[in-house]
Amino acid sequence: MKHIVTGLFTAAILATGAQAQQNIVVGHALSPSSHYGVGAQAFIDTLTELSGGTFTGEQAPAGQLGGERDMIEGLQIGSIDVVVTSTGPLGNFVPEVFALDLPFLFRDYDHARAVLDGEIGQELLEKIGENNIVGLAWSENGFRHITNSQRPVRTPADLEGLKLRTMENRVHMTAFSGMGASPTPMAFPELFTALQQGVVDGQENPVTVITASKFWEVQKYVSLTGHVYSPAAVLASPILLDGLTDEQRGWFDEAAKASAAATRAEVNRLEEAGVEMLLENGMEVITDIDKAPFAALAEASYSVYTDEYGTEMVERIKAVE
Ligand code: EAX
Repeated sequence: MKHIVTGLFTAAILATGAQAQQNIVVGHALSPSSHYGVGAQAFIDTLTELSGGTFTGEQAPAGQLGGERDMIEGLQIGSIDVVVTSTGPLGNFVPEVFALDLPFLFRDYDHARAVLDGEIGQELLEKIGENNIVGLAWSENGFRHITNSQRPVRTPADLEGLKLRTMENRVHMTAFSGMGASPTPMAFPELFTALQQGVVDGQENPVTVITASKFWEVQKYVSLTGHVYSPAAVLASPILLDGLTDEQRGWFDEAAKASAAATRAEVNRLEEAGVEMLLENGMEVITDIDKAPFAALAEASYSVYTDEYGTEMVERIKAVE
């Protein structure tokens, strides 16, 4: 009898989670030293500090837990705690988020950050929350540029026939079809090998990702097209968060904010230093690009979002100062 009582008592303590120490796994697609790695570590450090060590954490970097789509699914079933991810596959789960993936929509970093930190960003985090995923904060990947192994890309005509890996994102695929490339959607962990083996000729990612992934080993040309802003999100599993007290939940919110701030600071640093790194590592960097013809051809992709949701959100985003 005494045994049973003790057993129940122990179970009750574990179930409240209040005292038990819990190790949080933060998954992401890039290296531990990347802008995501820096952000994941800031999440872990902030959470550990605020909780007085009740929560600890570790990174699962470099797609160890799968591609970004797999990791988002992991959040839904509770096999992963926290994920830092681009919005690449997120629209497949929360189609309203496709609004953020539209090409040539955000003018610059200040514009994008103002939108994500304001009312629109908050609304979209809430939409994420309606889909069995918790959106903790908007973080950042950066403005995306095209790299390839074949030729300098200066105009849409130069994209003709290029097999270009895109994220698993209908807006991006439609945009690249419009611009003349042959878009090939693929999860990020498969990309380096696909470039190496010539399965695809090129890809597009921000300077942050090109440097973190050393794409210069398999790509010669980078064109600073800045064709789309790539947000990132700090997401959590509702299965984890539903079990937390309000105080604990507050620590997760603070940790996510610290994560986003650390990642953005790293994006800023790499926007300053990154192009030099590309040049030093032997890439040819094409900067004299007229964006207007790319933008005109990419516009067809807006209908992926607007056919379903109309143009109001696009107008609201454009209107943010
Ligand atoms: O989130 O898939 C991609 O190209 C992403 O930009 C990358 O995984 C970082």
